[in-house]
Amino acid sequence: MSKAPHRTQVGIVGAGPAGLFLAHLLHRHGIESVILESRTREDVEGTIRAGVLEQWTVDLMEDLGLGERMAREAHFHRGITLRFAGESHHLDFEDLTGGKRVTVYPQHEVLKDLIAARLAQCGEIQFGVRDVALHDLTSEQPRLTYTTGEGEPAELRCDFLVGCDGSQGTARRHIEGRTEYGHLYPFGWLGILVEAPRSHHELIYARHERGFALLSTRSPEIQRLYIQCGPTDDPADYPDELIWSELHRRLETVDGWTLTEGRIFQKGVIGMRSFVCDRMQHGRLFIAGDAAHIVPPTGAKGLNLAVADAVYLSRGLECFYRTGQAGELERYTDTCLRRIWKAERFSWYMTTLLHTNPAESDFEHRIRLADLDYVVHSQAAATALAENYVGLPLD
Ligand code: RFL
Ligand code: PHB
Repeated sequence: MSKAPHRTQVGIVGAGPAGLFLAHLLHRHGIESVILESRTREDVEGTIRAGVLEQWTVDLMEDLGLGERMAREAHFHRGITLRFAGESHHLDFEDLTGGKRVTVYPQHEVLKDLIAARLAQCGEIQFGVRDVALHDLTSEQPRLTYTTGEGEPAELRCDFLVGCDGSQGTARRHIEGRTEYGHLYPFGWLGILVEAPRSHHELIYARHERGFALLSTRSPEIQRLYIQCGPTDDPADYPDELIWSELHRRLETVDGWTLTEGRIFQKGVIGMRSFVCDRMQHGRLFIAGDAAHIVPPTGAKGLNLAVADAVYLSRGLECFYRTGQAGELERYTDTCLRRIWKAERFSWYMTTLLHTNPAESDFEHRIRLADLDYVVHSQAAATALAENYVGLPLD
């Protein structure tokens, strides 16, 4: 038996950072929403992904009253270390940007805070739904049909639909007249989680002839590390000894710094790509986050970019409901794309700067080395990197 159709102002598909931040921002403006999520709450809250938040994302969490646990448990870093040719170069972002910091607070912890707070506001998130389909996008009453977690067919009538369904989502396919731009990188990252104390108090990004390596953290007891690998490598082909030997070689320095090893309890390979869909709306459907754009993880931008879309869309919807004017909503794609292309540029730049690429010519290789040398010795170049890393201001 079908449930009676249910109504809300904004129907959101996907309970990732884009969908959950959007629901909170709308709630702040008194706009109702319902989120439909295909995974279970445990799965959403247990998937390990990003680690780094831009300064304004941190400020927004605080503004939404969601900053309490983050203030206690996140790691706040002054900057990062770039390491190459066996030497470390510290970039002090706090100095370079007038006080902005790098916040390491894992994505799944952000999601736990957003979900708990949304449910405490009696906001509706339906987990474990299937067969979500979008209808009547160019009418004033678009709809979502789906199967509930209990297996019942259901319908949600809305004023607006938002596809926050991530890189594998299908909402994007409904955007007519879109052009998609993509770039594939000839490498991926092997990421590991390790039970070990911290080896360094900040993130280290290393370029080495054997490939990139990144040292990050999750907690005082759990560390997150990555090494450059082939885009489709199988983690099973990387025994622990090989991973440690690569990490030591890629991260080693002439000043005797050492990496602390520990038990590796998770391994995974991620491919790297850049992608932009140049239209993010059609009729009463909008898309936000990874549904519309993807960046390689080197610049730590993906989650933050998803949140920026949610901010711009919430502003447009707030203006629409308050004044009846759709102008800001109509400019949603253009407003988002200005930020998206800058984040795409920065993520591509960091990736190209720090990875070895067998397809690169000797000339290009030397240009990269000159670029690294420039970044760590020029205040102007270091400032440009810093302001992008900690996050450009929202328009
Ligand atoms: P998400 O997080 O993928 O969420 C989409 C949600 O939609 C659900 N869904 C559906 N629900 C109902 N019906 C359907 N038909 C559905 N189809 C999909 C999915 O189950 C999911 O819950 O997208 P969103 O919200 O746009 O957020 C994007 C971010 O998650 C992503 O950009 C970041 O994780 C990228 N990223 C990083 N970003 C940063 O800002 N800083 C970092 O340090 C950082 N590190 C990373 C990263 C991504 C990584 N991987 C694994 C790709 C490190 C890694 C390794
Ligand atoms: C992470 O901690 O997972 C992480 C940190 C920085 C990045 C990407 C991922 O650039």
